[in-house]
Amino acid sequence: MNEEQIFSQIRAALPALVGQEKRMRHILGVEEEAKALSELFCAAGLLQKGEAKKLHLAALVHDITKTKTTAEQLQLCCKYGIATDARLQNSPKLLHAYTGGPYAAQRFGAEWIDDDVQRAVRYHTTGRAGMDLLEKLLFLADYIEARRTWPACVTLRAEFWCPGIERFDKEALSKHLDRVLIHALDQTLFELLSEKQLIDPDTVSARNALLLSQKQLQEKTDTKTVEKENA
Ligand code: DGI
Ligand code: FE
Ligand code: FE
Repeated sequence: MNEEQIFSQIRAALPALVGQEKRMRHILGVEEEAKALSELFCAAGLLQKGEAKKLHLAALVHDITKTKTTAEQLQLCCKYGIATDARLQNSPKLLHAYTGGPYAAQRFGAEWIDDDVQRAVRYHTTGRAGMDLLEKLLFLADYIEARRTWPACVTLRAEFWCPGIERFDKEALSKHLDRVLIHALDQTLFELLSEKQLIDPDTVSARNALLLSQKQLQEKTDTKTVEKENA
């Protein structure tokens, strides 16, 4: 099977597997957003073609198990050997991020839904410390896709797609992405706190790691500036 065929096969199978028009529209929105992000990051030289294909696959399958009930999710966890503790069982919105990758790999083949694609799906809801670019871009595409109308998503979309972004160099674009991801995680944490929901440690670690890397980069820039001024 070639690349075009696998994409058509997944697109044809998804509506029956997902079973909800609204969720399908969101998935296609994430696919479109992922394409736009791929173009931008490939043009800046930060993303290779092979990674763009993985991002496209991950976008299509990221919510493949989202419409399943908690009981079905827990059954899938058993089937795929995913350990669930009380915290996870009480955070049902997180389960689809665990089951989506293995389910998609079983349905469409692990040669397409490989470890990188599965990892992007696994962390698309919480993020994690040390996310790679594929994971970051799926997380962002899911957050800002055009059909999301929640005010925080609308604001984040405008913040990311700022005027002149296509002229950012590698360093500026990487920094900009991390800054927007920190805001996205801040919003999620605000929401979880205000709803008295359990917070996954990965959500906190993702934000901490991004903040730390941002601070370290800033310190490096400040040191360089001081060195230049003293030279
Ligand atoms: O599946 P989607 O709706 O497209 O988006 P998603 O996979 O990002 O899921 C969003 C939901 O996940 C949102 O209601 C907040 C929730 N969420 C994100 N991080 C955490 C979380 N829920 C809990 N309990 N804990 C988290 O750390
Ligand atoms: Fe999701
Ligand atoms: Fe989603």
